[in-house]
Amino acid sequence: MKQVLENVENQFEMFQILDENGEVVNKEYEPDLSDDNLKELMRRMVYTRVLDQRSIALNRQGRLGFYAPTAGQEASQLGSHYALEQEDFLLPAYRDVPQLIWHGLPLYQAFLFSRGHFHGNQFPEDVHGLSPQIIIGAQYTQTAGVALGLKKRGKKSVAVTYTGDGGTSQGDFYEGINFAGAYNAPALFFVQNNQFAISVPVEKQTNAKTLAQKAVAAGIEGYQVDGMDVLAVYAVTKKARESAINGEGPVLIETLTYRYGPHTMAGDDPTRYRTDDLDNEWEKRDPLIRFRKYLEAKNLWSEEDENKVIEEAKEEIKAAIKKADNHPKQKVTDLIDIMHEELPVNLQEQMEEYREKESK
Ligand SMILES: Cc1ncc(C[n+]2csc(CCOP(=O)(O)OP(=O)(O)O)c2C)c(N)n1
Ligand SMILES: [Mg+2]
Repeated sequence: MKQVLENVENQFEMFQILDENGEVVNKEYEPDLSDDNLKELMRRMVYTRVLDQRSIALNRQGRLGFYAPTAGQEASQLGSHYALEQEDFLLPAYRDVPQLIWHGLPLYQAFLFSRGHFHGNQFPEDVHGLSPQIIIGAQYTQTAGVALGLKKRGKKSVAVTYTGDGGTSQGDFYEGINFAGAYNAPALFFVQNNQFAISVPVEKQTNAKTLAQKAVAAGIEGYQVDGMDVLAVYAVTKKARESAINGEGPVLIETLTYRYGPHTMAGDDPTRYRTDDLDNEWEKRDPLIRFRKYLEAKNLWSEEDENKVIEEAKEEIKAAIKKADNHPKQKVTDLIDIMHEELPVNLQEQMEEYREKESK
């Protein structure tokens, strides 16, 4: 039996297209993206890095509420999202706000979500997705259900979800992938393995050598990808999306990545559970540096291009936070109102009471 396990584990080798120096190491899988597409991918990563830095600063100034830093995970988040279509349905976790934004969620609404304002959860009609999930793993079972719904309606689209390495230790993770497998539902399950669940390293969470191999027990396909290599993440997602839509079942994709910042802005101190050596090792694999080198070699990216994106991002973020500031404050009557189509008697009384208070 030991041999069987070793045979399985050895199949899950990390897939890479660009190495740390931006050199193509897997030419045969290099995606067929136009120069404009390649530049757009870089623009999104640079923009998202700026958004992360600004969000951290805004949180420290007390202008944002809940925030889970994203720097380091751009290739995993945006490379996977870039392979999706507008009609695909996103079920993100709390760190996956960038995918929602590139799926069409206006930035000021993402800021309202951070502040706990209900309007941050009321997505525009054409943004197919749910609010970021806080309960670890819960989005995996929901994704199986959404994917089954898409299949039954004959849609040519997929349900896409993200969790972390810690999420794979939850029961919902197994239930989700198993159910989707049993119904051959078009779901893409991402595990962004950033090596830690808050302070707990992945080695303490599981005896499995890879998280991708957890697909085997559910009878679905699984891949382990270099999550710092945007081309590899894009290529695998694109292929997985096609196969899910063609009725070949759901796919589990583990991206090996790292978060440079703290778990959230609520006060954990990464120096208590990570070493400088480990941080440095991962920063050398940075997704932006690697992709920039690749683009520079093709004469597609310059310092000027990068500065332009940085300035644009700063301006848009400034305008969005202003818009969030000017948004009508959340009232108790709003909360009661959006929860019920018809108000029960006790809430009608409370409604009147609060209307009265709020009118003063
Ligand atoms: C069911 C549940 N248990 C515990 C928590 C508390 N909690 C919040 S984040 C987190 C760690 C999650 O780590 P991981 O899945 O690796 O995601 P990452 O934050 O690294 O992206 C935990 C345990 C929670 N939100 N939900
Ligand atoms: Mg993690």
